[in-house]
Amino acid sequence: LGKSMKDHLRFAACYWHNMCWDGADVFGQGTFGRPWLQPGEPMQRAMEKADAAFDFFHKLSIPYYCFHDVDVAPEGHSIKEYTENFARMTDVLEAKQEETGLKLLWGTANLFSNPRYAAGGATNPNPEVFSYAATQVMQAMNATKRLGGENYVLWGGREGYETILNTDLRQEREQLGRFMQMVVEHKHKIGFTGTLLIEPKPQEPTKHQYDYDSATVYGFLKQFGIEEEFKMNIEANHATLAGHSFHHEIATAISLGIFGSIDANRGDAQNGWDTDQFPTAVDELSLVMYEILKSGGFQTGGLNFDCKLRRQSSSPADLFHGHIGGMDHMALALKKAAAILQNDFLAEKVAQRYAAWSLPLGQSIMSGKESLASLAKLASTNNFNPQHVSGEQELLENKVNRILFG
Ligand code: GLO
Ligand code: NI
Ligand code: NI
Ligand code: NI
Repeated sequence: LGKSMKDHLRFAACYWHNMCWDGADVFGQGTFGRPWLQPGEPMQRAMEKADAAFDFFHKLSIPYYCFHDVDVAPEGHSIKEYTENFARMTDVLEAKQEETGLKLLWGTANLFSNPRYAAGGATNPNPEVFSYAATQVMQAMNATKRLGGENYVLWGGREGYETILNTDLRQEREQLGRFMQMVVEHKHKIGFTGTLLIEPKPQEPTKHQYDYDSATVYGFLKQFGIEEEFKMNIEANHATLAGHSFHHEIATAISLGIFGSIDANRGDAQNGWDTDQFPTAVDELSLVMYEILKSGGFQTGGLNFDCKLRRQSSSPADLFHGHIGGMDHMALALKKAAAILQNDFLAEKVAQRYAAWSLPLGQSIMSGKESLASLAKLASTNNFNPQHVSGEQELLENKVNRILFG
């Protein structure tokens, strides 16, 4: 593909799980006890956190990182405080990027943690919340541009609903559609040249999330005429929550021309929620990398480890083990994918399977002039009695597994 293997591995570590999460879950308190997460003067803690973050990213030798606005800067108690804190911390991040050579894969805004977003950001019934959300996204886009971010991400957060009894679906969809159009308008206004990415997720935190999966999001973008403006950031554990595999979601996005980037974690079949485990499922990841390689590799996107430690694993050393394992497994998957591609028997089989569509009969049928009636006539005049096309699934699975597991 005219790139070295390493160029495909555009790894990123995230600010939120590594620096902001203390191990708390719905059943128990935090277990990590990081110094910058203890009570204290907020800006002081944010500075300590930034020192620790860049020290960690740099020691990992990871090329990229990602953040939310409120991961890096204290929210404050007003828009004024929020804006000042974020501006100050953007300066700090800029200096740290220069110092370490670290680059920003993407920035984003958190429109889900603060209680004001309990009923969503862009889909909130309260226009004040909608405007607050707009403020945060504008600031986060501006900061991302300033820091040379290669993408800007929008995860639906709490854009969804709990019960239909109090929800106007049409109103909420219109709000979300208009919000996304304004994101596009702002991108062009400030001349941000990175890619806008939507990250689909079903099931949580609200019961019915609007950005359910790639196909749903594509339909939504089409409705608002912005399907050319966004690509997808696909996460393994979100795919499995939607009842899909990671590679299905990626292949779907690629086939729609909207694939952008991945949040690389692990989605076990029995997971009822997003556990953000480090990616270690080599067979699944190999198919993921196979699809990505086949489509030409990442453009502006990359592999962000949206992953957290288990809450029993509190030692900073575990953070290294998690990320190193994630990088090793993704690299292994890339090698396996390249091996599948090398003698691309899969592409060959797929081409064979659909070959009849390039023969004169197939071409005449797909000319655009066909109708159900013309095809019925064709079939009965020629007395068609077709045989089924062989799928050879077992053969292909065996061949792929021999490459994966030797
Ligand atoms: C939650 C999402 C979340 C996003 C992040 C960036 O399940 O995976 O972590 O990736 O907010 O938009
Ligand atoms: Ni997630
Ligand atoms: Ni994610
Ligand atoms: Ni996550």
